[in-house]
Amino acid sequence: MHVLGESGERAFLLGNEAIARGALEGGIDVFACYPGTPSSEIGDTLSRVSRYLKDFMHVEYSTNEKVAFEVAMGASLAGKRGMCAMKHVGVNVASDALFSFAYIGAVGGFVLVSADDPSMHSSQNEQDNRWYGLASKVPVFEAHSVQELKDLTKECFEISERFELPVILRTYTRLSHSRGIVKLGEIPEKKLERVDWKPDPERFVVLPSNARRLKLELERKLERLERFLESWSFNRIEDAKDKRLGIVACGLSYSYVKDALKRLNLNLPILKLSSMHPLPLRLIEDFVTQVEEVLVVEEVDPIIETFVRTISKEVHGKIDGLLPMNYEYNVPIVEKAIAKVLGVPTSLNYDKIIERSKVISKVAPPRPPVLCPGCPHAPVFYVLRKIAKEEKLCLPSDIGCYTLGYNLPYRAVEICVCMGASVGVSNGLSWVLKDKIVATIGDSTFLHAGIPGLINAVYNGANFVLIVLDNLTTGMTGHQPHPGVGLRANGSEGKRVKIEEIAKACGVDFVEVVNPYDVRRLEKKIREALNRDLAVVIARQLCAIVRMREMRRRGAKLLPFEITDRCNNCGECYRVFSCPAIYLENGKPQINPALCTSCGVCAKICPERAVRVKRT
Ligand SMILES: Cc1ncc(C[n+]2csc(CCOP(=O)(O)OP(=O)(O)O)c2C)c(N)n1
Repeated sequence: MHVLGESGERAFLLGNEAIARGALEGGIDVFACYPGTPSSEIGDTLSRVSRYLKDFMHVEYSTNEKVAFEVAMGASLAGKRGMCAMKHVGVNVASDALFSFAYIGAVGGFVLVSADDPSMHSSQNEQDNRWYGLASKVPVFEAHSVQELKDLTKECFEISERFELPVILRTYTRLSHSRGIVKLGEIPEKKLERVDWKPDPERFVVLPSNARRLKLELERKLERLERFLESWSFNRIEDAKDKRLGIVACGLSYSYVKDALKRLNLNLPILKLSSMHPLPLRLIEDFVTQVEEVLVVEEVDPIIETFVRTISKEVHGKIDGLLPMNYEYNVPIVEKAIAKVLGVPTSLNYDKIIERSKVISKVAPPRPPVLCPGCPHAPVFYVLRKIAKEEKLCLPSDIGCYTLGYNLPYRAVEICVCMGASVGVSNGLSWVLKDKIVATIGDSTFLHAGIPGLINAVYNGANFVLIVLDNLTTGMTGHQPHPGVGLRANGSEGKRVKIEEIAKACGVDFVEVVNPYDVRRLEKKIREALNRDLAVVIARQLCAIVRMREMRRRGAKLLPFEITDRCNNCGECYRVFSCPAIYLENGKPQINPALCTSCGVCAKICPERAVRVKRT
C-alpha cells in the first residue's frame, strides 16, 4: 500500500490519503468517522491500513458524526491521540460535543477533520466550517497542497497537545480529491497500549461552575496559540519589491495565487496563511502595512477578509465584488481578480474560453444520474408510484443513493433535507396532512439519525409508513459497512444490529421485512402498512454493485434474461420501471447483457409475461 511507504520515499497520494498518512506519522491511537463525500477516503484508507498494522491503532466507522467525535474525544481524554473525520454537514451533527470539548480541551492530541464542499459537488449546502472554529473557539488549519496536508495533519496533533486544544483541520473537495507527490515521514514504531485513567472532574465535567472558569482558560490558550502562530512555519510572508498589491492567500487559494501570478508574470508580496483561527493578527498587520492595496483570497465566506478590513481600508475580495461570493475558486478566477486590480490583461481570454465550453457542452447529451441496473431501491419507488396513482401520497425521503428516486419517472422523493429528517418531518406532517405519508430512508441513514424520530412517532402517536431501503451497505459514499451489516472497519466480524429488532424495540407494532425484488409481496406489504397507524417496512436486498462484485469474485454466472415476441412494447419495463439495462432497438425493448444484473424485476412486472430467462 503506497500510503504505508518508507520514510523518505515519495508517494503519489490522494489528499485524503495524505491526511491518513499524516495521522499515522503523528502516531494516531484512535480514529473514528462517519463517511461522507469528500471525506470518505480518509476512513477507507485507515480502515485498510488497520488490517496491516493490526495493533497500531483502533479504527472504526461510527454510527454518526457525533458518535465519531465522541469516540476520538474519549481517546484524547485518556491522553491518547484521537482523530475523527466527516464531511462539513457532519460537523453540524457533532457540534454539540465540539462546543463543550473546546472548554475541556484536549489531553492527548485531538484533530477533527472537516471536509468542506465548495460548489456543492455532492452536498446539500456550501457551509464554510471555519465559522465553527470561530463560534466554538477551536483552532482551524488549512493546507495548500497534498504534501502540506500530510505535514499539517501531523502538526495538528502536536499543536493540539501542546496548547491543550481540540483542533479542526479543514480540507475541501479540490484538495481531498487531488493527487500529489508527497515526501513521506517516519511512522513511529508503536502499539496501542492501554493506560490508567487519570480523572480530572473539575476539568472534564462542564457544570456551570467549572465551565465559567474553563471559558477563561480557553481564551488564554487561544491567546498563547495566536502568539505561536505569528512565527509558525505554515504561515509566512513571501516578500516582493512590487508593493502595489499584497495578497493574503488562505489554504488552497495560495496555490491558485501562485499559478495566477506565474501566468501574469508578476511577483507580488503574499501572506500565505494556514491558520484560519486564531488569526496571527500581528503578522497580518505587518503585511498589510507594507503594501498599497490588499487582495484576500479564501473559500467560501469572506471571514479573513472581514478581519483584514478592520486593519486596512484598501481591501479587495468578495465584499467589494471583485471575487465571486459563492462556489469554489480556480486559477482563472484568481488571475482575473489580480489583473483587474492592477489594470493588466489576463494571460488568456477566459471569457471567450467559457463561451466556447458552453457551446461544446450543448453538443454532449445530458446524462442525469440514475439508479444502477438492479438497484433494490427501484422496485420500491416503482410500487410507490403505482399506489400513488390510486391514492394521493406524501413522500418524504432522505439522503443516500435513493434520493435519485426524485428523478422522473419515479418522482417518489418529495422532501429531502438532511440525514434522518424523513422520519422527523413525517411526524410533523402526520399532524396536519389529509394524505397518507410514506417516508423512505436508507439503512445507514436510519441508524445514523432515523431512530430518535421513530421513537418520537411511537410515543406521540404519529401515523406514517417508514420504508427502510436496506441494501446492507452505505452505498452512496463507497460501500462502507455499518452496524446493520456487522462487519467492522478492520474487516473483523462485529455483532449485527438488526433494523427490524430496533423498530420493534422502538415500539412499532407493524414491522415487516421484504425482498424488494419480490415486487408483488413488496406491494402487498406496503398496502397493508398503509392501513396501519405507524408501520415499518424493511426492503432488504444487497446493493447491486456489491452483489455483482461478490458474484464476480466467486466466478458465479448470471442468469441471462431476454425479451420475447410476446412483448407489445407497452413500456412498463423501460418507461415506468425505468431499468437502465433495457434499451430500444428498432422500436423494440432489448436487455443489454453488459448492464443486466439478473434481478428479474422486469420479468415480474411485465403485463405480457414477455421477459424470461434466456434458454442457452
Ligand atoms: C450529516 C451527513 N453525514 C454524511 C452524509 C453523507 N451521506 C450521504 S448519504 C449517506 C448514507 C447513505 O447510505 P444509506 O442510507 O445506507 O443509503 P444508500 O446510499 O446505501 O442507498 C451518507 C453517509 C450526509 N449527507 N450528511
